[in-house]
Amino acid sequence: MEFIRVPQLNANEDEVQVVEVAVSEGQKVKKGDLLCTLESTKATQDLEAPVAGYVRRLAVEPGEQIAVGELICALTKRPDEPVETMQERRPRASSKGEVRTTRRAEALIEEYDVDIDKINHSGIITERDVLQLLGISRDDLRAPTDRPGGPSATIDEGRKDGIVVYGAGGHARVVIDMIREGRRDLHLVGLIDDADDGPQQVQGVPVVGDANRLHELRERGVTMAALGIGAVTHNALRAELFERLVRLGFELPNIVHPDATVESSVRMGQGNQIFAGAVVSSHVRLGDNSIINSNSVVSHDCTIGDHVHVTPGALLAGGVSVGARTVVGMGATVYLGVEIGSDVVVPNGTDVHDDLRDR
Ligand code: JB2
Repeated sequence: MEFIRVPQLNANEDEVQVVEVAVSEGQKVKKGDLLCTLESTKATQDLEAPVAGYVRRLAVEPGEQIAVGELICALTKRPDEPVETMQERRPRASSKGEVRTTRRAEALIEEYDVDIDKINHSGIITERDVLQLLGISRDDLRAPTDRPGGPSATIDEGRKDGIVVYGAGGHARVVIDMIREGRRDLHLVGLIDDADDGPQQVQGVPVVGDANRLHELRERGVTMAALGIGAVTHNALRAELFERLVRLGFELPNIVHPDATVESSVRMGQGNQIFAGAVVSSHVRLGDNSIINSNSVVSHDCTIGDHVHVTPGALLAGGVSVGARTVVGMGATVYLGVEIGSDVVVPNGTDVHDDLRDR
């Protein structure tokens, strides 16, 4: 199942306008089919289906202002697959049973204290249905100051499963997928990127601001963060950003790809990321914030410090120790019991037989 959320079209705009909705509830779509067209003050974007599926929980309608990160719809593989989204509003009870409402219709019902039994609708109550009953047009509506949406709507207050990813480059792409695959219990709130010219969204996850936004996100109930910056040989930057997230009070969960092997006797701190195909063998000890990248092997009884990066295809034999912030290069082989110090960069493809001192 894929949840389609509103991307950020402009860095400084937290809302977009829904210009057109090209699908209806339950409709079957192919990958690449148009779902809807969104517009900010500077850009228009056609949002296409990233995968084939059935449109479910369609939550937008033309003319609606909607906050970045809010749900547009879900795409399910089967037409009757259960869809659970915590963003969903509870259906309202009418005299004819329960009835769903769009976000905007719901706001109007509340604001104008509308009796929903009097609303004519065809399955889901939309804003247009409510306006028709009220006998007014959108232009007649009261000032939208207290309406849902805007920056506050991008975060679900009080949710304990929200996670923000710091970074919006290559490493963040992998972390997003790992969270989607390996931590389905978590809800991706958005990305933080400090670059002025960075992307507005990555794989459907909106960039919600730079590091200045982190404090606010934490205050508003986002409890978890993941570091989405790999930074290749700059583990000091990863260490610094990790410490910043911890100081702000975020919990950094360990994220393990479902296709990694991590033995039950492994012990690790927090914020570690273990990629697809990696093997972390018996009695390994991992500190905090280390990356064990694709197809690397950390054999039994190894000790890996904080902020370490064991890069793709690296092979650590049994009992190896690796100091803080060290990078073990791609395809490097480290022999039994070798001790590698802190801040070392082990070159790609090398054989390491002897201990390496702190750099
Ligand atoms: O100095 C910085 C800085 N430099 C880059 N401070 C802060 N706060 N952020 C910085 N960034 C951010 O890191 C950029 O704004 C961007 O969001 C991200 C860099 O993206 P890039 O794709 O260049 O690198 P990456 O770290 O995501 O991934 C590299 O490292 C991985 C381990 C890539 O080369 C991957 O191929 C590699 N697998």
